[in-house]
Amino acid sequence: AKSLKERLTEIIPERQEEVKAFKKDYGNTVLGEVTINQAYGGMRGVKGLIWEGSVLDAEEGIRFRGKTIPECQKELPSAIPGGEPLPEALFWLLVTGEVPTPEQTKSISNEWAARSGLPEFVEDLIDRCPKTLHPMAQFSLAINALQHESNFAKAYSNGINKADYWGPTYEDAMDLIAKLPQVAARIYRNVYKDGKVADIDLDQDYSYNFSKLLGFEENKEFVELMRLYLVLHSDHEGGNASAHTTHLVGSTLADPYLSFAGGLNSLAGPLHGLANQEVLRWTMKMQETIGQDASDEQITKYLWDTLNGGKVVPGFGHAVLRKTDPRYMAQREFALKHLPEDPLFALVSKLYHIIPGVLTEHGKTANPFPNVDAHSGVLLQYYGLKEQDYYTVLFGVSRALGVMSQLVWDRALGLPLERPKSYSTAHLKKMYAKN
Ligand code: CMX
Repeated sequence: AKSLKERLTEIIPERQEEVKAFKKDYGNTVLGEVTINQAYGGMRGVKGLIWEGSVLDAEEGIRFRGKTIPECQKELPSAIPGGEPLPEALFWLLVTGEVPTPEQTKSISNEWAARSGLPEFVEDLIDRCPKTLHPMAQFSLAINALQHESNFAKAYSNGINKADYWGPTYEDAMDLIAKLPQVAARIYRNVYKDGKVADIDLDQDYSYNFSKLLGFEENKEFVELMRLYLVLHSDHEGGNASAHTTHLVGSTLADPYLSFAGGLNSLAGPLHGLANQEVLRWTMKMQETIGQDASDEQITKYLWDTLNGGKVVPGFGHAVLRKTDPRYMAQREFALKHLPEDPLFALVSKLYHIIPGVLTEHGKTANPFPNVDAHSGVLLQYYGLKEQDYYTVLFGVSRALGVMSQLVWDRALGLPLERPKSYSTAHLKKMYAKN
C-alpha cells in the first residue's frame, strides 16, 4: 500500500490540472456580491476563500470531503470494532479525499509516534512558564518555538523552487501534528499535575498516546472520547477564525509552525474555541447559584440574567450554522451511550431544551441552537479531566488536522498571498453616499 506522501505525489498534479482547467472555464464567473453591511459585519456570508477539506452547510453542518460525521463514523477505520473513527484516518481523508485502509491508517499512527519528540529547549521553555500563564498562551509559545525545526523555512532560505513548496510543508505538517500531544500534555502535567510526562508508545495510535501523556489512558472510554473529540474539532471549512488565520499567515509563506501558532491565538478567543471553557464555567456557576436541581423557571431566569448583563450564552449560536451542530449531536450520542445517568449531562440536556427558546425570545441571535463547544466540557468532566482552562488546548490539537491538511494544498495549488481590499468609512461615503 502507498504511503500518504506517495499518494499525494500522485494526486497533486491531477488536482493542479483540475483547478487550472476549472479556472480557465469559470475563472470570471461571479461568486457573489458584498454589501456595506457585510463589510462592517465581519464579512459574514462573503464568498472569497478556497478550502478543500470540508464544506459547511447552514442546515446540516459540516461534511469532511463530502462525508457527514455519521458517515465518517461508519466508514473510517477505528481502533476497536464499531468504535469511534481514528483521527489519523480523518487526516488521510482530509488530505487526499480518500478513505484510508486500516494499514494506511496504522502507518500514520506509526509515523506520528515516531516524529513526536520535542527539542530540549522547547521542553525547557514550557517548563519555565508560570502555572498562571493560560494554557493556550503556553501552547502558542511552544509552537512558535518549534519553528526552529521547520523544513519549509530551511528549504526557503536555501532557495527552493516554488513548484516544490508542498513537500517541506507536508513534512512540517506531519512533524507539527506529531509533536502536539507532547506539547499539550507537558503543559497539562506542569500546570495541573506533577510535571512528569509519560513516554509515548511507538505502536499505539495518536489518541491513545495523547491520553497516555495526559495520564488518562487506562480508561478505554476516555481514549475513545479522545478519538471522537479529535475528529470532531478538526475542520470547519475555511472562514472560521482559526482556519482563516492559519491560512492567512501561511499565505505569506511563513512556515507551518508560525501559521498554526497564529491559528491557535484566534482559537483562544472566547467567541471561538475558548467558548468550550466558558460553557463549563457558566454551567458550573449556574449550578452553584441556583442549585443542582434547579427548576426550568430558575434556569430560564438565570439565562435572562446572563443576557440582560450584556453577555453571550457560551456554546450557543453560530456564524454560519442555523441548526443544532452535528458535532454537538455526536457528543450527545456519546453521552447517551456512555454516561446517560450523569447529573451534569442531565443539566446539559436540560439546557439543550431550554436555551433555544430563550434565545429566540431574546430575538438577537441568528441561530439559537448549540454548537460544538456546548457539549465537550461535560464529557471531559465525567472522565476526570476537570481543568476547564485546558479545554481549548484539546480543540487546538484537533484543529491542526484540518488547517495543516489545507496548508499542504495551499502550497500545492500555489495559492497566493491573501490581501483583500478595505475602505475607510470616509472613503465609502465618498463613493456611495448621496450627499
Ligand atoms: N448569546 C447571546 N447573544 C448572542 C448569542 C448567544 N449565544 N449568539 C449571538 N448573539 C447575539 C450577538 O452577540 C449579536 O448581538 P449584537 O447585535 O448585539 O452584536 C446578535 O446576536 C447577532 O449575532 P449572530 O449573527 O447570531 O452571530 P454572529 O455570527 O455575530 O456570532 C458567535 C456567532 C458564535 C460568535 C455568537 O453566536 C456567539 O457569541 N456565541 C457564543 C460564543 C460561542 O459559543 N462561540 C463558539 C462558536 C463555535 C466555535 O467557534 O468554537
